[in-house]
Amino acid sequence: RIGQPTKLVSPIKDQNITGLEKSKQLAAWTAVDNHVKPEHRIIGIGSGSTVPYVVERIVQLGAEANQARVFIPTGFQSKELIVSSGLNLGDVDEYPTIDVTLDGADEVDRELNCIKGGGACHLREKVLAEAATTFILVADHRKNVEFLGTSWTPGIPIEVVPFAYAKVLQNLHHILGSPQATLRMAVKKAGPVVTDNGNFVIDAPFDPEVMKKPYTIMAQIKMLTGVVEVGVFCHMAQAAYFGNEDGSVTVK
Ligand code: ABF
Repeated sequence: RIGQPTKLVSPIKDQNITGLEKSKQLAAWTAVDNHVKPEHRIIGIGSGSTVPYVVERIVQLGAEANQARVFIPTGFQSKELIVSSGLNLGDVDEYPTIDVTLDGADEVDRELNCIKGGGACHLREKVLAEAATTFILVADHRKNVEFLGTSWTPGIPIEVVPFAYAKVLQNLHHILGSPQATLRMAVKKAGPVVTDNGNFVIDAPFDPEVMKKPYTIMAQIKMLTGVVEVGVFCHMAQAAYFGNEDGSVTVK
């Protein structure tokens, strides 16, 4: 559903948390209230720091409603979240059709294209987005942009097989122009970040002008040998929810 953003009133009565966390909770709770239907049986759970609020709200739907459901994770973090919340865990190879997937994002543009992969989970996130009849984004207000590349993201996350990373770095230069792509390193530069699939991640800064055609850029990068998945999701989400500082929620 693409159209003019609308503002909704907060469903949140518990005001114990503040600031950005509250914005994330607002987005997540509103999205669950609007998109997790009683008849939904298979639910995809994404990654990041907003998604725990999705699970928090789902748990509030009650054990009886959730007993009949299976929850599919996008990676290690969401698997832990599902299990520790007492929800039924499933895998996408058993349930390749998902009723609704809810996930975070790094930036979402006015056409609901988005950049994802800040947590290095974007391959599995894209599989769950594609498997879902309805794919919903939840985020705080910082992620709500006109065009991709207008906020603070370090670039396009690109999952690559380790053997090919140097060649992909070189070839990205030709697609994205001058900005220099880098291999994502673990904290304290202990070595490259390794994904749940055993691959590396490259962060590729880009000129926002180039990104005005996100599908073209995504497709060009995906064609490079050794690239497994690109953290640009085009025309996949049906709606995006952003929690605002004033306690409202923007939906687009
Ligand atoms: C995942 O977590 C990623 O695709 C995205 O990079 C990140 C968003 O995290 P947060 O909810 O912490 O902003 O959804």
